Amino acid sequence: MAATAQAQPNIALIKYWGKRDTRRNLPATGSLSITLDALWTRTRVEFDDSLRHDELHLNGAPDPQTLARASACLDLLRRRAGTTARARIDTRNHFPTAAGLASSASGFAALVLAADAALGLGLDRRTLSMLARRGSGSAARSLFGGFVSMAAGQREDGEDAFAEPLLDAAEWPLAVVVAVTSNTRKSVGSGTGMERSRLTSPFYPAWVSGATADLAAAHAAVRARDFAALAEVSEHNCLKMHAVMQASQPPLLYWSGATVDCLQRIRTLRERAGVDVFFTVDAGAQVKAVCAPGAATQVAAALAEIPGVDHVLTSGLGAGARLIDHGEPL
Ligand code: 2P0
Repeated sequence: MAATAQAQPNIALIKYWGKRDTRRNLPATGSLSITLDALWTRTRVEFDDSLRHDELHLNGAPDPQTLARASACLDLLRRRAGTTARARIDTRNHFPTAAGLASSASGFAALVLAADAALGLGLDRRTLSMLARRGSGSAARSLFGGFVSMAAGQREDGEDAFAEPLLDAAEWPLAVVVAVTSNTRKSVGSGTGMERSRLTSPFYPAWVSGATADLAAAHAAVRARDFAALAEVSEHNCLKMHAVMQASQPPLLYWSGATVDCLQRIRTLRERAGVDVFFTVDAGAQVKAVCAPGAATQVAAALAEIPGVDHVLTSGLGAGARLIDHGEPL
């Protein structure tokens, strides 16, 4: 009744911002992401009939907020297994502090995979992706490695809203340089921010209706390994999402001054120096520069020298969530 899984965070190139159903956590738009390899979450789940409540430790300390979301997600797996046994969850994020990478993506991907194994359910990846989505929309994508496509789906029951792999990491081994800006402020969480944008941003309808074309362009660019085409559609999609956020009321302005300086620097590197690099920014001030592996050192050095950038970290693309041996440390 116990199992341990590892999953890595992912970065969306075509973004998920907005829900078509909050109860089942269904996205309003599809998304396309890359899974990283240098950062990971490990989660051990043990079901125990003698427990009265689920218990969760995050990095060694109890975390009631995460526990509530994890319990709700585990309920879906317990229902499938026909058990009411409570679980002991021990989860650890191997991320540098303030990296600005959502731990909910790797966290829920690792949680559902470990729980599935602990309960002996043997669910397929598509089902696991849908279960992870209920915990956190972006987690549906971390079940898979490399380039991943997440469908918005149309069904009310959400049975068509799951992620699928597009290309393995080794088939187009890009690198990601994350510029961590020092003046990162506490910002509005993604779930709250998405609902605010849906309800108040005048640009939200255009954002949703434009997603299909962006996804098609990104899919084509990935299939053709066309870096320039992927750069163009990814930056456009990212800036559109931030326009939607910034036009929300109250506004969602996630950028710092250093964020903007990083974006300009990345554009200059590409347009003037011919470096294969483009940017993306999520619900925070951190900038993620996606580049050819051979350009990562140059990109990292360029971003590290920008005032307000605290440090940079570099990652390749990695595999999807997987089970690991009990013997391995968390
Ligand atoms: C993404 N983000 O596609 C976008 C871009 C943030 C900006 O997915 O409410 O934490 O748990 O489903 O997964 C963050 O959203 O949101 C996210 P919930 P989640 O990566």
